[in-house]
Amino acid sequence: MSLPFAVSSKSLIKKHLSQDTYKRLETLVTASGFTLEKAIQSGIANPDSSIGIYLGDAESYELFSDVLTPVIEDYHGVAKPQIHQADFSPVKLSDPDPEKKYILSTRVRVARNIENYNFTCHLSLQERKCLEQDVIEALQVLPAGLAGTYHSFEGEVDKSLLFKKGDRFQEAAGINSDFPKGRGIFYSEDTRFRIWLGEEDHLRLISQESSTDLANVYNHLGQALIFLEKHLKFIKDNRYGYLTTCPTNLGTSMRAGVHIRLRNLAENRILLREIVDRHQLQLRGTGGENTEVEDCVFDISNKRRLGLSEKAIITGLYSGLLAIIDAEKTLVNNGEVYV
Ligand code: CIR
Repeated sequence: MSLPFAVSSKSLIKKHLSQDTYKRLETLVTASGFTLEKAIQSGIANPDSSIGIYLGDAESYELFSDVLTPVIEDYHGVAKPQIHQADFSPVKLSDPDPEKKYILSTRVRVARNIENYNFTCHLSLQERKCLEQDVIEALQVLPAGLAGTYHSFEGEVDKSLLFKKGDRFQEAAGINSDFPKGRGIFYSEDTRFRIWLGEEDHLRLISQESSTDLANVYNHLGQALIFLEKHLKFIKDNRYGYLTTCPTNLGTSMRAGVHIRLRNLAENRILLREIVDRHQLQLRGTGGENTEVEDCVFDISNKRRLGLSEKAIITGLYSGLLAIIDAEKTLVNNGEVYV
């Protein structure tokens, strides 16, 4: 039997799943009933998948490791990740943009999944509702400064508060099942701290501000996690760190980034790309992945999530931003337009 991927598919799952491995793994089932066939549904339905696999539970990472190990090593560029060294301790960094001329907003997010529940592509409505109740209870422990309100998507909810239903990749994986039931969003009173419940992972925890103070935004999230970890047990693996539905988020599961206006570098994309690559960052359009750059506003964030700590990610982003802002200013000093 040939593997069911489109001939045109360039996904990592197609690249690393040989006939032999598929034959060996196709009959295996995790205790919660998840199979390799379910895991690769999205990659089969979407020939343009870059990875093409989502996992249904923590055990899948072990059971299907013969194919997952090469996929993870290939995507993350880490040869045989050893013990994951987490370090979310607070950082002290000066403001990367003290003149407030370039950075428009700063955002740090992590993904978390909760022990004893399957991941979101393998979750019944009843399980989603139990998970939601556990999270609502845990949110009661948040102290002033982090405390806020949970908005269930099933009640009367301001449309601007909703996160969107997942894309076609997530749809094919089963992540959108029963949407919007069992989903919701939490906002701290000052809206600087947010939680998405039931998107691609159980939780996406987000610290976001229209400020340039990277350290503050990062430290705020670290503080929220300390409180939540007292009441929720997050699924963590020695080697892969926080386990996530999509293997691209393994490790720290952290994306830290800014929206930054770069009028001069927008005209010199080769230089911008060179600095971004040197600092192992990722360049996206104004609205995120696969969007256009509007009014010279870029979304710049860390590329690596696995094989380094949270602290290393934030300090790496900081150095990259200093280099980018310096290059933007240098172009001005060299007589090129915008001051
Ligand atoms: C793909 O394989 O292209 C999609 N499954 C998306 C991969 C990126 N992961 C993500 O957004 N969490």
